[in-house]
Amino acid sequence: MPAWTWKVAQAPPRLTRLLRLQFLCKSAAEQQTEMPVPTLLSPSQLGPLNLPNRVVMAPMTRNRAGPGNVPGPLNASYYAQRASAGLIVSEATQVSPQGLGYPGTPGIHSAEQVAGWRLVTDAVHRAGGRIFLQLWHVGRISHPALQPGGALPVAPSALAPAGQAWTLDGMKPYVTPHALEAAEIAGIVEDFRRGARHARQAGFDGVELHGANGYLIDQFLRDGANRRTDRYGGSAQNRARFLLEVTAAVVGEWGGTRVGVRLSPTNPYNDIADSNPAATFATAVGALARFDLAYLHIVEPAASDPVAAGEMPDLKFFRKLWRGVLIGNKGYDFDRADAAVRNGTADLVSFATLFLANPDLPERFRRGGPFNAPDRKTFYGGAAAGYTDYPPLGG
Ligand code: 8OZ
Repeated sequence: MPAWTWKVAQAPPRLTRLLRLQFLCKSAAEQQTEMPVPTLLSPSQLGPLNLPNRVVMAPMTRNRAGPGNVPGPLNASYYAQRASAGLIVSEATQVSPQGLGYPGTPGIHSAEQVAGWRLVTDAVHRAGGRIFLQLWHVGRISHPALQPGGALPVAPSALAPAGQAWTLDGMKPYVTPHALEAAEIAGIVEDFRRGARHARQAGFDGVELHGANGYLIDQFLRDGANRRTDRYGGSAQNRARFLLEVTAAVVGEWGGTRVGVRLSPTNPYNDIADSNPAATFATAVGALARFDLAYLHIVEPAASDPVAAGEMPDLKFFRKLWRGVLIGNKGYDFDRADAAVRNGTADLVSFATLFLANPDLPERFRRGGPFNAPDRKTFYGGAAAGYTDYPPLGG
């Protein structure tokens, strides 16, 4: 029996009438303010932006920038084809030549790159879309063959990751990186600030910080890659310092409501690990709260991810910690994503390979398919094949 029915049933007659009246009034007021249940395809507000749906195009490295790591018309077509996303997050984009770790990834440190990205943002906006630039520094996931002057890649600590770098001369084992001095860390924060400023000049709607997947920010966060004994290492608070300094710099350029942060608490990709990811990431996310950010974007734990100690930091874990917009990611299909939005676990969901292969993904979700299959052979590098030639519905 609902609580009001019980109260009415127990109350004396005059009070009963009063309670009924109160109930009717409350019910009318509730009806007026009642929000419809959000779904994956319902509109949403993201800071100052109105999103027509909650389907996000996840950042995806495609290695198709031109000479000088400059984006061009082919990249503009690719992103414009996907403009029906609620939000596009661009591929990871290095903030400096030192931040490069692969051939053909775009940068945001030169005037030519800003002009190239302007082609992309104009094309996406003409097609009615919204696009954030993902700001990136690879840290130790690089090689002297990719670094200015053949220098060593940089990292919080001089620890070589297992695995091989992809260079223009083929695969080469990762080297032991140079452990950054405090003054050099300040320089990289400035590189992120410049990248954020350039992103504004290039016409983006906002920026996302790439704090995931074993790259520089993640190398500072997780204790498997950070053995520093200064204020950037040791405690979870100290390991979050670099992320927070970069966030403060980027928010200084954009304001918090146009800045998102992407984290991957348990992803072991790029030989990264943490002894207690729940503690590490609760500390980082707790400290991010002060910036009033556009969103937190989580690469969710996979069943196979090793978690040495502590709670599993899944999306529900972050939902309890984070009051703002939360984007879920990792192998979602429509049904799982729609359920996550309906039950409130996620506000938005990002899709990688489904979006790569289906430029009109929201419409296909609306119709229940069909879906083009992604072709792994053309994920990285090349030209239009496997990039701009996935057919739209009716195409
Ligand atoms: C695939 C290949 C190269 C880089 C990431 C930026 O995982 C990447 C990436 C993915 O975040």
